[in-house]
Amino acid sequence: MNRVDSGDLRLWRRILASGVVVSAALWLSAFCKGGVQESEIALAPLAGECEPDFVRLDNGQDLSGWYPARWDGKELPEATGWSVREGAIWLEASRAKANLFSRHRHSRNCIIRLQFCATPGADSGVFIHGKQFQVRDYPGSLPDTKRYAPYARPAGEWNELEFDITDGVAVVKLNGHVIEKRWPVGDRQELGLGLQREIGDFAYRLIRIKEKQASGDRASVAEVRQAVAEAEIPRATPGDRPPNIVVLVTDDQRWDTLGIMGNPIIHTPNLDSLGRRGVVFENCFVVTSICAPNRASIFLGQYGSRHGIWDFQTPLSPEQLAASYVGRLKAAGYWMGFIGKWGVGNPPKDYFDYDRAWPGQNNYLHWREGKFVHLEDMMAEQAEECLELAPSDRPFCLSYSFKAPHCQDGDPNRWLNDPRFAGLYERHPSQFFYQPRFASLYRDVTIPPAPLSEPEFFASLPEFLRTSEARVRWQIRFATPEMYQETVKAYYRLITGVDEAVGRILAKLEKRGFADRTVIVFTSDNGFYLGERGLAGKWFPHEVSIRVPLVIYDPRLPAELRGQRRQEMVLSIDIAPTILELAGLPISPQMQGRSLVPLLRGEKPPWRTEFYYEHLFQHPRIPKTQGVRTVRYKYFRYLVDPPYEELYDLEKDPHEAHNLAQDPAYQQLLVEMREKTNRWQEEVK
Ligand SMILES: [Ca+2]
Repeated sequence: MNRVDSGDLRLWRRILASGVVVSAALWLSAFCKGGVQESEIALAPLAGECEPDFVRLDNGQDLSGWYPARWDGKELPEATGWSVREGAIWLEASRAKANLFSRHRHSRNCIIRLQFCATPGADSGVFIHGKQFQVRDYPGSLPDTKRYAPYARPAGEWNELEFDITDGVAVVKLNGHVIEKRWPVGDRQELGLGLQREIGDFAYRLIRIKEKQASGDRASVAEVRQAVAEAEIPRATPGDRPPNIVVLVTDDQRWDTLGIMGNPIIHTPNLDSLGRRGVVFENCFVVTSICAPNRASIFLGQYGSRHGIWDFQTPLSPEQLAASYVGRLKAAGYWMGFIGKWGVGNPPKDYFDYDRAWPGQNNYLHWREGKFVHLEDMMAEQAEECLELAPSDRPFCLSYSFKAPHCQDGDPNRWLNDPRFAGLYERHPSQFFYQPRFASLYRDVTIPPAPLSEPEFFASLPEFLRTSEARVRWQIRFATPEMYQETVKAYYRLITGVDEAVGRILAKLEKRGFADRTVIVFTSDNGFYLGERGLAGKWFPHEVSIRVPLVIYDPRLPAELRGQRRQEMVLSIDIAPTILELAGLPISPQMQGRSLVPLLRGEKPPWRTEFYYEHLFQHPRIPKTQGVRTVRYKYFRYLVDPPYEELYDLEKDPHEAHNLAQDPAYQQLLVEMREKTNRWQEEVK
């Protein structure tokens, strides 16, 4: 939960005073940037006045008429953390040790009205006759009160709350909407009205009360009945509870390396089964094909041009972390786990309830208690431990980021010559250190040659590509037919290792009784050249590099929506909005992706027919690229001097063998695609 110190509280007041509607993300942004000058800006004038027939319980000047107490009403000596400023009662929860009770006593037939304002993620409550009604930042709220969120204003704005109590049973209205039809107040009338100290900073003002006649009063009963009749109450049913969410992200896994994506060789039974029971997105693309920037895009639902992370060192800023899917779920009360490659600079400290996140690339080969252990097996054990610890009384989100099937960068012999790991592999695994138990997998098959891997095709490429990092890496992976066979098989074995870990996660979910309310998202951070075009690696916008698997398994979907294979072009920036919608949270307007939930539900909404791709990562031998892919065509340019363009008709030429950029018949299309790219380049910022 968000904690705000007193300096921040003053800033908060100034933000409120400005009358500007601010989102939680902007708030945190303001807090984290710091350095804001203090000034004497007062709060905005109180909205509304005390109605003539109501008694106001707060005087807007001090705490007269109120006393600090425990929840059971036992009076305490000091009202630390509670104060009156700018006409409102303020709670600084981090300092307060007590709740605050009004000395005014009211009957069981009355109307209580008050205004409240929450900081992001803050949590307080209103006691009526000893029973608490949870008052919160509802839009960023915990599951149990999330159904109020559509009627609540965002954190930082004032809300009006009303309890219309008849014979001890209240109709509760939030900003004029009935949110509870029959909410029984407590049975300790001597406690009157109280305000709870819980989490985060809170403000209350215009706390007022009107006694009603007893329930024999026909008008009062009619009033209640009318309110009930007019009510549009969000239903709280067991199905309303947000699902658990498991987000599985592999590293460098191209789209066609699952059985369910048509690969006849690779062995991925658990993922295939998940796809058959879930929804397979056949056309999922990354918005940039490299680890860190696209992982930031997955976290944030934003293009690199917006989030600005184009290297491996820059971490998510505190405000970006708060706006990411993990930050949003955490603020909403999810129990959070993270295992594996954090991928965007250093992972945050003391952030996850279960934290096995690591920076950088880690190593596949580990030595633990005198024995070899493979990183992927260690991570699968951690996933089981995490799911064992995950609570059953609140939703959880486990983000699990594989290292596999990413290569072990650098010279593999550096590891294989280590005496502890000598003899692990009977054949040289290239840079792809699979679990040695998979050594016999694929041994007897021959991997067909990669399309466009003929030397003549490579020779036709411009020089800057022939000398690029993609060729340097080709030399150490694919330079001979034998190296090609062993590298692809080792890469496939790592993916089979991924599949085995997924199987262990599924089994654990089943064992804990989570299987029927846990949504699983499986994707990768970018694709991979396996020798196509005489290249290795990723980065460039060819299909093998930008297209990735995406399977979403939602056990709550009815049978007729299982096993869908969606053809829409979906993107890495769609993951975060999808997760937020699954969790019942609003999608932030800063996100540039779209929720895939309507597609999961089998709907056919109007969908994107093109998307923008960019790769602005800095590297001396990796030229930057940008372009647009439509359903049929792809245009992009390498940002070399002068720019080098490629244009393909994907329908006629799925392997992108025939560059049409110089073809006279395609000049009109070329101009259109250039213009699209120019427009997108501006729009995605
Ligand atoms: Ca990657």
